[in-house]
Amino acid sequence: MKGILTFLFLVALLGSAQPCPEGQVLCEGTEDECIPEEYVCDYEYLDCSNDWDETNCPCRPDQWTCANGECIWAGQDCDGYKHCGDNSDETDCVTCRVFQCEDGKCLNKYQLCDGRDDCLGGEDEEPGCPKCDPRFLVRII
Ligand SMILES: [Ca+2]
Ligand SMILES: [Ca+2]
Repeated sequence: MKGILTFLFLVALLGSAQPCPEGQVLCEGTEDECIPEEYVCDYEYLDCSNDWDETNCPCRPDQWTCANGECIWAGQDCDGYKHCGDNSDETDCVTCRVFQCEDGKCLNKYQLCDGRDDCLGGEDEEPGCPKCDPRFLVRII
């Protein structure tokens, strides 16, 4: 009995055997393209002809993941510039990199003292802003 079970197990194993040698994976969507496992999501090379190995990879450790799954570089979140297509890098910021309005919105350095109220309360244009360029003081006063 045990011999039969072992035999059946081996048949099942062989029947479901991957077309790739051990340590390699099949490029999904291809017939027989095999690549080493470590080539999947190596963020360097497209090894599968259909790019499967670099598709749907999580963001790299030095990247920031947008709510919609896009990857942006670390440091681009909460900097006052929209990088994610869904703007998730600029929403719900606890701390802004350059300037934070009282309502929590992040501004970039070009929005400070540029003559336009980017904060709802206009605190980015208040006199005495240390980043103010003397050229703009006339307009502020
Ligand atoms: Ca940003
Ligand atoms: Ca401004």
